Order: sequence, then structure tokens, then C-alpha cells
Amino acid sequence: MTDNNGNRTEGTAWEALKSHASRTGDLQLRDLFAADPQRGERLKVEADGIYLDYSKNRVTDETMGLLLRLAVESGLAGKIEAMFSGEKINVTENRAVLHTALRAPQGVRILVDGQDVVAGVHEVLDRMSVFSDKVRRGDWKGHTGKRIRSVVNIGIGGSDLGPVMAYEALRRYCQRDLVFRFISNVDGTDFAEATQDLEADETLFIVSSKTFTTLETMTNAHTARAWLVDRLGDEKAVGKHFVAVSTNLKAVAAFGIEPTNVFGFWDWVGGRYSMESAIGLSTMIAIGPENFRLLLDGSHQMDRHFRSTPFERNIPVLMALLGIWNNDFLGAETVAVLPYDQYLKRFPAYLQQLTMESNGKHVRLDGSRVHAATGPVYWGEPGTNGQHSFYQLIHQGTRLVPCDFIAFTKPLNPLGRHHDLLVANVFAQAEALAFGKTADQVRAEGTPEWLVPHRVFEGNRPSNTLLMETLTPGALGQLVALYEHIVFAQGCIWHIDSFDQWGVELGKILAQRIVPELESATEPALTHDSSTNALIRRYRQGRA
Ligand code: G6Q
Repeated sequence: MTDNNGNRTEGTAWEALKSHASRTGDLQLRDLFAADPQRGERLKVEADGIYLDYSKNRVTDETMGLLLRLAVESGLAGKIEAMFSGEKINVTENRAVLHTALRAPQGVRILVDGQDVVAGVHEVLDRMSVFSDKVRRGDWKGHTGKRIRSVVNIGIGGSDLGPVMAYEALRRYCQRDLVFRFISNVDGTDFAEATQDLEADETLFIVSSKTFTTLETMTNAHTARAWLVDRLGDEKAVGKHFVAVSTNLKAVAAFGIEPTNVFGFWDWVGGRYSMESAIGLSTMIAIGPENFRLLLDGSHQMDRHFRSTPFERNIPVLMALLGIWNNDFLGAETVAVLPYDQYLKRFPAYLQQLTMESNGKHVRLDGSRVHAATGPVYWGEPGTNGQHSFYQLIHQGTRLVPCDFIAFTKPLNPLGRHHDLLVANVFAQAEALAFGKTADQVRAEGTPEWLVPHRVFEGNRPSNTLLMETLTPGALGQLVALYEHIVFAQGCIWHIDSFDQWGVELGKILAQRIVPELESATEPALTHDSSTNALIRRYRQGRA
């Protein structure tokens, strides 16, 4: 017999999980809780201030045992060590994967090609700190001698989503007399709206691009350069108003940014894993170097937990395994991430890239096809807003949507009863999803018979609840690293390369071919498919 990955599987945990799933397919959370009054106390872990309740998943002790066996059989322990020690586990790009080195304390040694990388990390952090402090204190002066009031990050994908998310998440810690904007889209609207009320002589652009070749970022950076020079009337102004974050120093110099104003990082930091590298420069200017280091400390704390905690108490490993269970054995296709904290409003969008660009793969490391379902669709919105829109489908729809609830015990903005009301809603939603409301309960409320089916909640919808104390920079660092490690652990079990992203290439190449066809003064000879040809012709007609 073969498994979903096409391998012989007699006796493997994957095989055992398949038959376990078919035997226990109608497991009901209501029954599981009734049979074990301590379930909510048992199926939880607490570490470094994170309380994870995973009791509302459709699992028994046998399920958990098999899932843990799956982790062992997939060689997860060895792969974790390989990642942390700088082995080139990003096989298709022949690169080490060392975002964990970005938060390694000074003095730790991690070697890539025989060279320690941690000292370099701290050197860049120190330069970022000096620069950030200058901007924050008003000591960095623009071309006309005025202090900087607005900081604009230009970047896309991994060079944008992390900085935006962190800025929103940590607003409470931000220097409020500075304005932060983020430009990512090649749609001119993004640039126009982000800059329409800014004063050029008080604006600092951070061009964040690992490669410094990305079409969107380079287009926006050149537009920004023209915007600035046009307003200040002097090419030389660029030196005071542009800094860059990149690994491509040559291209940065060609753009006209002084080498002293470039903050580097390394090819072993993947774009979507880079928010704690120099790509986080806007974050550091916003929250200050000390808070930025607390963010790194939080991630490092999670790194240590992931690397050293036995799997049965290891929060990222448990969440990864439960995700595999829901996705591969119960057929769920998505995960809803539901932070009950307004500051985390961009966290689901950030996780979309982290999870889907990492694990949206159909080929294994050895080039063979994956037959299991990989990379579920991540999506979400902060609570309680989602409750008044899409939760209906989660409660009463036909799809299984596992949820990750994230909540904090202490609010950053205590305001009357707001926080208790907010948290009551998290717990109520998880409870309603798990236990629902039976027809008998609905009838007992005096509901007419014809209306009963509409008011029944089947329940049995799985969820995790993560409870932390306060949304501090450190807590955010923990959350970011938690999901990074969930993604990694799942990728290991699916035997895929979670760190490449070949899937974004094709569209980019095709766009380069289409641009001249749209811009050409004469009717171009089109050789695409008939649909693309017709769309190009129609667009040309419309814009004429
Ligand atoms: C992330 C991806 C991708 C990347 C952007 C921006 O893992 O590689 O989202 O971050 O394409 O790339 P640059 O930083 O090179 O501009």
C-alpha cells in the first residue's frame, strides 16, 4: 500500500492516521468533553507566557499519539537542528534558512560556509539603531535642514507585509510625531495616496528590496525620487531623503543612495522571513531600537522553545500537527486566524504570505509529486468584526473551517468594560463552534418546528485558542516565530521546500512581455492565447 505521497506506508503513522480518521470520523467534541471532564485542562500547554488550548480539536489521545509519531517519522527533530545550525535546507535555491540567526543573542556562533553570521547581524542592528535614533530625535536633517516627520517604506511582498503588520501591531509603542506610510503596489494610486499630504523636505524614503530589481519597488522608488527632486529642485536631495535595505549594493549605488545609507542583509534570510532583519528599519524607527530588540527577544524565546521542548509540549509542533490533522485527514481546506486585538488587524494578511508562499507547493524536495493536500488557505480578520460577517459560514456552513483565536488578558487601551466584552466573545465563539446547539435545545426555547433546522448549530468545529498577557513587542515576536515554525514543521512533514517561491516567477516574466505590447505606439503582433490577445486589444482601445 502507498500513502498520499506515493510511498510504501505499511505501519507508518500516516497510514495509521488514515485508518484512525476513517474509524473516528464522526467523533463529536460534545462527547469527547462529556467523557473527560478534565479535557480542557489536559489538552493545553503553557510556555513563556503563551497558553494554548487545543482541546477543542477533534482529537483523542490516540490521535495525538499518532500525530506525534508522524512528527518523529518525518525526521522533524533532525530537520529543526539542520535549520538552526545553518545547513542549506532551502534545497532548490541552495541556501541556508536562518531567520532564527536574526534574533540570536550576541556571542552565539552560527556558521554558513564556515563564516559566523551572528556578528554581522549585530553589526547591522547597531547601525540601524544609530540611524533610527537620529531620525527619532530629529537629528537626521533633510536637504533643507528640516527634521524628518514622515517615513515611507517602499517594498513589496516580504519587504512590505512584515513592516506594515509590525507597524500596525505595535502602534501603541510608536513615536507619534512621526508619520509612517507603506507603498507596495505598482498601481499608481498607492503612491499617490501615500504621499499626497507629505512635505518632501520632511520625508524619508526607505527603499526595501532584497534584490533591488523588483518591478513594483523599483518603479515606486523611481517615482519617489522624481517626486522628491521635483519638489526640492535638486538631485543632491536624494542623499538625505533616501536610504536602502538590500543585499544588492551595486544596484543601490546606481540608484544614487550613499553606501553609508544602506542597511544590508543576507541571502539566508527569505523575503517573508525578513521583518526582523534590516527590512524592519521602518519598524525600528517607529518603535525605537530598544523595543525592536524586545521584538527579537520574543522571537528568540520562541526559537528556543521550538528547538528544545519535547514535541508533546512544543506549541509550534502541536499546532503544526493539529493543522495537518484538520487539513489532510479531516479535509479542511482553510484556516481562519482570528485575532481579538485591533492592533493585529494586518496579522492575517501577513500570515497569508508566510504560510501560503511557503507551503503552497505540489512537489516534494526530491522532485516527486505531493499527493497530500499541502498549504491550507489562511485568512482572517480581527474579532469581533468578523462575527458580524463571515462567522455565519464557519458556524452553519457546509465547510470545515478550523480557527486560531488569539487573545490577550490585558488590554493596551483599558476602556470601561470593552476588554471583558471582547474576550467574552472569543470564548463564546470557540464554545459555540465546538458545542453548537442541538435541535432539542432549540425546541426547548419554544422555536416553531419549521424554524428548528435553521437555528440548529451542529458544532464540532475545531479551534485553537492562544491566550497571552499583553501585545508587547516581545509577544509579537513570539507570535511571528510561532507561525514561522508551524509552517516549517508542516513543510517537513509534507517533505516540501518551504523556503523557495518559484510560483511567483511565471506571471512576472509574462508581464514583462506584455508591457511593451500595451505601450507600443503601433499595433503589436500578438502571439498569446486568444483570450489574452483580445484583452490586450481591448485595453489598448480603451486607453486610446
Ligand atoms: C518572499 C518573496 C517575495 C519578496 C518580494 C520582494 O519570500 O521572496 O515576497 O519578498 O518579491 O522582493 P525584493 O525584496 O527582492 O524586492
